[in-house]
Amino acid sequence: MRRSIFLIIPALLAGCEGRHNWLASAGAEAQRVEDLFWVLLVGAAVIWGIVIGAAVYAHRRQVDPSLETQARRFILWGGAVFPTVVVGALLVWGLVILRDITSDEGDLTVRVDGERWWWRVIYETPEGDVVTANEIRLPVDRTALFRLTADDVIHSFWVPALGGKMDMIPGRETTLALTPIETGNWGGLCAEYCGGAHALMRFDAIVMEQSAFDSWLEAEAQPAEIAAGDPGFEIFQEEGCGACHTIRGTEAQGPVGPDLTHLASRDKLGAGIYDMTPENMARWITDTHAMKPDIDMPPYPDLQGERLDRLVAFLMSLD
Ligand code: HEC
Ligand SMILES: [Cu+2]
Repeated sequence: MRRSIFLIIPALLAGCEGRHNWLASAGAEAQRVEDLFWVLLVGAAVIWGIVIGAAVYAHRRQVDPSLETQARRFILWGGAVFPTVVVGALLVWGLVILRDITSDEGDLTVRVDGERWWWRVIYETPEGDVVTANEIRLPVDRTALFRLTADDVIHSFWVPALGGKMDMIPGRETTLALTPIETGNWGGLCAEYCGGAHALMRFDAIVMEQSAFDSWLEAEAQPAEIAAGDPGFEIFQEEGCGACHTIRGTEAQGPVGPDLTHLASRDKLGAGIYDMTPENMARWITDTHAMKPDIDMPPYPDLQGERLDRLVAFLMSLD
């Protein structure tokens, strides 16, 4: 029985592998939290060793009344002054980190709104807001200020490789500063239970060179390019998809679901969970709740054959 407890350890450590590994930080803020973690861990281990050593020593030794004053002094310094100073210093250090990561300054501002169960992402640019969803792209070595809120329930925004978690609270705005220092595709997720599809509420956090980021954002700001009379777009409108989804540049202006203007430019479908392929797209439409249970999008099981193919081809052309 006791040994079986140790079997859990590899299972827990397995969760630390891969791109959600906060111990392999790729951001300045994550690095600071990681430093704090190691200092706490090593410090606690050393202090624990000293305390246990002192207890064993005290247990073995004979009581010697002549050492009374020395013992009192040891307790005063070791038991009161030392912990007060150490805990006080850690508190100050922690507060400084907290102040920096929640500061309201950044080289760019990204608003993220937690929805059930996806992410509304809005880049603030001098030319106006650029709306996208379920994917965040950031330039390397720049501080991105995230302004976070939620639609109806509390979520928590977390990119483990880049920084700590931050709650997203309906009716309130919280801020989080992230400064990625390494390019790559870092995963993000919702870290606060928020209902049925909580575990499937993920996103890609892609860190790019500044120039690549700039061209991406410029492309993202453009409306969709749709050929006049595209049969796929007509099906999209006939099925009522446009009541919930927006495709900028068309009359589809629904505010309920993710913005689809540049859907196919995203790496993943369905808030970071499926590869963006035509097969997954078709299943997303016909078998919606098998792909992602509980979501607020109705399935379209009757949409089959050529109509489905055309709709999927249209969606995959939105890049
Ligand atoms: C009642 C509103 C509603 C309708 C109608 C609707 N959707 Fe959705 N759709 C949503 C919501 C909400 C989500 C986000 C689900 C999630 O991931 O939690 C979504 C997600 C999606 C996604 C994934 C987006 C992404 O960023 O990965 C696609 C693609 C999509 N819908 C296509 C369609 C198509 C095509 C239709 C019409 C056949 C349609 N939707 C009809 C609400 C709707
Ligand atoms: Cu959530």
